[in-house]
Amino acid sequence: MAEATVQTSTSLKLVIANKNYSSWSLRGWLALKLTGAPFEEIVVPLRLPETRELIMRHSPSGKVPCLIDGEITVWESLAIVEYLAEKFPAAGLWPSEVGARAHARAISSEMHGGFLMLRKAMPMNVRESLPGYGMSQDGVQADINRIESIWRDARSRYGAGGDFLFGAFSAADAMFAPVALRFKTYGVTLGESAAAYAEALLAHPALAEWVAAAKVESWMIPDYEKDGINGPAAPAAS
Ligand SMILES: N[C@@H](CCC(=O)N[C@@H](CS)C(=O)NCC(=O)O)C(=O)O
Repeated sequence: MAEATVQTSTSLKLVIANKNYSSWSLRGWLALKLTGAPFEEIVVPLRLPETRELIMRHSPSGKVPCLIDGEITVWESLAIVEYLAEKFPAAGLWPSEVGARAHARAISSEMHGGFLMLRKAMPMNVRESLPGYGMSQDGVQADINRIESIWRDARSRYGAGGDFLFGAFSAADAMFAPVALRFKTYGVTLGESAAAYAEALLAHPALAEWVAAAKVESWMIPDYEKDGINGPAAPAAS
C-alpha cells in the first residue's frame, strides 16, 4: 500500500507526503486546515520506488504539496496559500492590515526560499528526539538566529492580539510551523520570546493533529533518521 486517502465529500484534494518528514506538506495542509473547508487528503510516501509516479499523477512539478480544486491544480506551498487566501477571504490567512500583510508575505517568502543550512542539517522528523544533532554544520546557527529575529520582530510589532506572529494564527505561522517542530526534535535552545512562540505553535490544535498522525506512520526514511544525519558537534579542539 503506497497511497493513502482520507475521503470527504468535497472537490478539494490535497496531495501530501509522509507527515513525519514532509515539512512542505505540513505548510500547505495547515493553510488548508485554517480555511475550515473539508478536503480529501492523499498521502504519497517519499523515497519509495513508486513515489515519483504517484506524485506525478497529481503534481506536474513532481513535488508536494499539491492542491486540486476541481479543474484547478496548484503546486508550491506559497502558491497554495495565495490560492486559498483568495478562495476563502473570511479565513484570514493573511493579516488584514496592509503593512502587517506585506510583512507576513515577506517573511513567508524568506522561509520559502531560505534557511537551506538548517533545512539540510535538521530534516523534519516529528517523532524523533535528537538533541544536538545537526548543530555541527556551518551556517545552521546563523539560520536559527535569523529565524529567532524574524519571530521576535513580528511578535513585538504585530503579535499583540494573540500568541502568533500576527496575533491570530496566519499563513506565516503555517510557513514557520515545521521550524518549531525541528527546534523541538533537535533540542535547539531559543530565547524567551522565540521559545514562547514555538510553544504556542506546537500547542495549536491543527499542528497537534498533524503530529499525532505523524507518530503513527510506519514509513521510515534512513537519511532523515539518527544514523543518516550529522551527529552532535565534536568538542572544540584546544
Ligand atoms: N518549493 C516546494 C517544495 C516542495 C518539496 O520539496 N516537497 C518535497 C516533500 S517535502 C517533495 O515533494 N519531494 C518529492 C520527492 O522527494 O520525490 C513547495 O514550496 O511546495
